[in-house]
Amino acid sequence: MERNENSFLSGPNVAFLAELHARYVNSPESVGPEWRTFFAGLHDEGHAVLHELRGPSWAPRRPGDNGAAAVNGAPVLAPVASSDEIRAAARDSVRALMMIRAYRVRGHLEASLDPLELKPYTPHPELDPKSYGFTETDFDRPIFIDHVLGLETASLREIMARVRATYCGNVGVEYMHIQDPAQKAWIQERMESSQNRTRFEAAEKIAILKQLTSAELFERFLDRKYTGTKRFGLDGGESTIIAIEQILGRGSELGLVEVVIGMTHRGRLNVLANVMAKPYSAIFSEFQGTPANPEDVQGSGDVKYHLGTSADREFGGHVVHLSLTANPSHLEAVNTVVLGKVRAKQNQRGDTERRQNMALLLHGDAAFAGQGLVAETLDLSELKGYRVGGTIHLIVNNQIGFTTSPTYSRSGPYCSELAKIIQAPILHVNGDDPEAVAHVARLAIEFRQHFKKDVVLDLFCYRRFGHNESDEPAFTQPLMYRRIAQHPTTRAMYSDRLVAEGTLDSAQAEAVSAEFLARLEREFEAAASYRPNKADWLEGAWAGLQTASGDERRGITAADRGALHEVGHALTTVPPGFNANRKISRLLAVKKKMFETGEGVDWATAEALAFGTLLIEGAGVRLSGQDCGRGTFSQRHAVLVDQETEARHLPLNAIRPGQAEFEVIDSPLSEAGVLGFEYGLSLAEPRNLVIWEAQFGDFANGAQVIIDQFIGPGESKWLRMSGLTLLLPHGYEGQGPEHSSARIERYLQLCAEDNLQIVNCTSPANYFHVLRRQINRNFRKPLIVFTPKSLLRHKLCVSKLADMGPETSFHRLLHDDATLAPDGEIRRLVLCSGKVYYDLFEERERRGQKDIYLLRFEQLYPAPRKVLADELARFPKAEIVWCQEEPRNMGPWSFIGPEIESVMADMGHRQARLPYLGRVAAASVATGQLRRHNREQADLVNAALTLPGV
Ligand SMILES: Cc1ncc(C[n+]2csc(CCOP(=O)(O)OP(=O)(O)O)c2C)c(N)n1
Repeated sequence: MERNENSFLSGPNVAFLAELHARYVNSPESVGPEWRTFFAGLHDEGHAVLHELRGPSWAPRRPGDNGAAAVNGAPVLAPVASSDEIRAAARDSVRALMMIRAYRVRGHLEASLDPLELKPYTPHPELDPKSYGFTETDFDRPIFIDHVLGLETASLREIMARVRATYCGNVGVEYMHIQDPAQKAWIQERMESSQNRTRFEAAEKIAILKQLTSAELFERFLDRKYTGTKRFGLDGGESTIIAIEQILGRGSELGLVEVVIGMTHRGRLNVLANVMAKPYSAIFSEFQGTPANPEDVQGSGDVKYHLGTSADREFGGHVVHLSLTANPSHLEAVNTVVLGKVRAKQNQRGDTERRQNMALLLHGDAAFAGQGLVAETLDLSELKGYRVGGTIHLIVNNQIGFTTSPTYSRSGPYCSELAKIIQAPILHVNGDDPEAVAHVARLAIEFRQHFKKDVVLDLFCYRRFGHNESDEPAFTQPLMYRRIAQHPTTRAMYSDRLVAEGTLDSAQAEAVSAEFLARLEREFEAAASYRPNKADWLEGAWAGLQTASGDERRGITAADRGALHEVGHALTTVPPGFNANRKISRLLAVKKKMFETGEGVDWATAEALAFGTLLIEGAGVRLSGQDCGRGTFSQRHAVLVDQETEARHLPLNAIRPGQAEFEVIDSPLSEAGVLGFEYGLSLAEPRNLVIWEAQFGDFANGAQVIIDQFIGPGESKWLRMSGLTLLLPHGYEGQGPEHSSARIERYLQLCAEDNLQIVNCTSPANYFHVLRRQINRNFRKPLIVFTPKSLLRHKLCVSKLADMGPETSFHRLLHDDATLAPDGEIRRLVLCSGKVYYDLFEERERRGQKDIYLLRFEQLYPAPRKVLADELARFPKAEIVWCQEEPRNMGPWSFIGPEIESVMADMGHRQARLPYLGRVAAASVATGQLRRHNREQADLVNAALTLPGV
């Protein structure tokens, strides 16, 4: 700490000033007129500075004295200089401190961030000493700055040099928006004490040069060998590799053992090769058309810049497992998938501090600013059910999105603005200064490991060529590209810099490139004979699982009676002293009856029994969705809330010691982000039941990208299974266009090659079995369940406990529950799915009809073709029809109609076509008028129950 005795502001004088200021703030009249004038001229910023001057060293004189109470007493500490002298010095101090503060807040605006220097340098007035009244003559006078910048006193010249080096060099930092004092102080201290630089050893510098060399020459080599082939090169953003390497290297010293990476197309091949250590020859061989997986592995595959991989890397003796998550073209869609994977891995490893497993997300600048999923991702960062202990976001900010310039793609000054919603520190850095990049990358991982919070690196760079390698960028950005054409590469500049400073001589610098090129040539030769030897699926947590085969695939889903009652006991018992809500107590009494009689088990209870029995069998259950703890329809009550204390009780976690954990999480109001997260979790955790529930089924269309790009085709594209379960409330009950349909047709349209399971259960017991089936088989498939609303409380929609007990299982088709005429006398077979069964059933009972049989499709896909043929054969005299409550262009019809007709054709059924009975096609999902709904519903039921000629 430096000290300058020439300043009139030090020791007792500061205390004097601070105390006087406190008195002034409390009562301006209590200080003399000159001081009053002085303080009055300070404005808010000046007062803030003086407030800070009092700082932690300022001790209150009486308990409760907040610094403004000493109004009537004389200052305790007498000054040792005249008031005039103190005022003059104080004015200097206040002005200097205001300016330092301005640098902390706005210094980044004058930082040199853009390698291309596209915008002219525009000085910011608040960073100009003149704005604070300083003149040329003030530069060398000592000014008391109270240890700010680590100096007690300093000249303005010295102050300027420090703040400019720290805040306006090749690093620009935004952190003053952070409310947490410890986080803010940590960043400030790190940056100001080092003036925002890390001094690297020669060996470290050479390592950086080598990484830049690999990054640059790899792209150039690809360009030369496969000219014009799409690779979405990293050219111009090579420092990305430096940042990642530093994060991993420094991270490994700070306890990281596993990192899941999510990234876009840009630079992906480079990351695969130079970070993930995918053999260059493997990548070259894919360029030559060899598939990424062995020929005998099924699946449709994907383009090479979407593929994932995993690898173990060693950093100074620490091994870090890396996994790059496969992703679709849809930018930012992979974000929460990565977070979900990390969360699962943290759970598996028991990494409760979330120190060992981390997510690293790479973003493009246009995508980060434009895609709403970024906000959803950030919003998860501090939530108990979703947090992963901080994600590092690395924006590869090449200042263009395809052909769109930043002025057209965002309203804020930076592409990173959104990160302020979670008060993440934002470190902007000039990509042409690899050491600055390395410095901020280290800072980022240190901050993450220390505070377990998200942090953003905004790496300013440029895109040397077009969006892809066959694009001409000069069509749209001619000036930018003229400048880029003249701009040397980051590697070339850094190499020159190291030669100039004597870290290595030019022959050694040349050798770095020559050696790497020679290696690429060798790998290129080897590529011709490169064959992938195995597909990397069903490893690790997936070991022991297999690809799906067979038709029935019931699994063993029956639970024994003891287990059902044990879960029932937990469900109906509240802890001693727990003040349950009165209505809940009544519900629990009703539930108790279900277990005593073994009758009348409703939907919610069956679901809880499925969860509970899985939990005691050792499979964890995680359910997340909006308001899913209580349940949108007040049906679930998985969390009981003490009416006096709001303490929470989860009955399903109180079944028995040693059971697996039940997690039920009220999610933020997001669909895509949360569904992506749960999907990611399911990719890494096949042994737990992972469920996402939509508030109403149709809200899932806000997550369409996750469904279309990941859940539907994930296994086929990327050989990644998922047992994720979606619960989608569905049913036509007169609630209008937006609460009726979960869009069954959409899911069915995605079905092929055994990729999904689509079920529309109508009985609690069948729901129980289908949930348990997700875990109790040796393969995993996503399960889409259309769940009921009114059926949750329908007197007919109940099961016996025995239907879940020994010798029971899931049924893809369900028989009619009524006692009817013998099969041979049935005149019409109504095929249907979902709630309409009960509408048909009740009306048929009312009419007393016995010759119409209702057969329910509980599973629509994979369609139960064989058993359907058997069922159809039972009714030789029956006309077969399809009845649904959804409009003709929606619901199962357009998928299941042809399927049923093909079964009929295969079995040689006399009836060639399947008549449709239901609503006509409609633009809107449902009517908004209850009366019209009721009429339509009655009509379709009537049509189904009215036999020809009757
Ligand atoms: C959701 C989505 N919309 C549109 C596209 C088409 N697209 C691919 S790359 C790109 C530009 C991305 O710009 P940026 O995020 O800055 O990344 P860069 O390509 O510049 O690295 C666009 C619009 C896409 N892949 N995903």
